[in-house]
Amino acid sequence: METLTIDKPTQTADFLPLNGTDYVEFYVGNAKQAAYYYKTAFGFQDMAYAGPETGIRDKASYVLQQGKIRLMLTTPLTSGHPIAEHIKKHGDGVKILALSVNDAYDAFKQTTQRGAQPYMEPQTLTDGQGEVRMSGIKLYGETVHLFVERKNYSGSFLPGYKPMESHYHPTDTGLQYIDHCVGNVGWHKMNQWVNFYEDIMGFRNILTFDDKMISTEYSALMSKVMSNGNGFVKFPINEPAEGKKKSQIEEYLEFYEGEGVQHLALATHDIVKTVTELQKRGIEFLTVPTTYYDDLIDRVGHIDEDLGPLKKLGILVDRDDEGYLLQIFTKPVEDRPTLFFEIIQRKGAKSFGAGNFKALFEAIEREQESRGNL
Ligand code: TYF
Ligand code: FE
Repeated sequence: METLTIDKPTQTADFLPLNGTDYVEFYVGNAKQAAYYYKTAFGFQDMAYAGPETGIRDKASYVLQQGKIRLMLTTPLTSGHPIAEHIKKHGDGVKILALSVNDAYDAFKQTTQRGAQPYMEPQTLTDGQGEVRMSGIKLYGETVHLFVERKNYSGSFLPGYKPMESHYHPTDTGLQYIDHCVGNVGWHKMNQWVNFYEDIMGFRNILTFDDKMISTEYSALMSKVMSNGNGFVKFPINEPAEGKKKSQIEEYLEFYEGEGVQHLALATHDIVKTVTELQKRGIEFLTVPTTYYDDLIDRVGHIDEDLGPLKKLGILVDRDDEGYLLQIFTKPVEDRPTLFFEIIQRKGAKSFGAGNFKALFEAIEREQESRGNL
């Protein structure tokens, strides 16, 4: 695997300080059932709700949380709604990656004056429980970055939402925070989006996975990891490449009918426990041949975990200079082969599992073949 680490540039003042991911909003065909799925299968907990019962006539949104992760599931209530158009084109998918900032008005000014396309003019939301300021800019495809500034807000989530009431509370699965969110962009669009993150958001390219070696045998793609100044927010970008077989990125672009979020990596402090629980609840993971484990310890050295459970669950391991990481990937969670999840546990490593690309991409190709797409 050819990987190239880019040296840190000299630090300049961060014009867009980010505190992490505030929430991720999905546009879905049936938010009530999607919320049930993320509660039942992934162990998310009720947080907030907005819809007809709270005076919103045209859509319903369910907000769930687990650890620091907040997911919002939104559905339109009429066919002519813009969200209905989004779902008709893309199927269910990620619409908004909301980022926590200290100044949503300044975040909008800094990014739009550097060339970002506005999505939401800065606005202040209040409901007597404090104030939230928000703004937003356009990202790849129809995806959006919102900037969320929570001053002193003490309500359940955002003004307009009420606490979600339900008698159904499946236990959590140990998911803690969003490690990274990956976007798939179109042919030859990599540079445009690397430049967007560098010039407009003040991010830097911390890792590049070259298409050269991957494309000779495995699903062809190029991947560049973009990180903000403090490393709290990481957005890898994938671009398809020409290979022997149809790129998994190309398959995504066809089925999503455009660019969009490919996977969310959710971190846990105990991957064996989390993945055991997710499997029990029906989540399907990509599998690797058991031969993957034959030379694992030769490749990555000592790890704290027993090999048995890792092998049984199909958890992958990779090492870098700073430590190691454990990861596993779900099958697509929708009928269109678009969005999937990664479960990751970091034990010092800050990298992205390049040593697993061969095994992972072969597993993805077996999935592509099972759909008759090669
Ligand atoms: O986020 C990453 O870079 C890793 C590896 O289509 C990866 O999770 C890269 C591309 C891809 C699937 C996984
Ligand atoms: Fe990933």
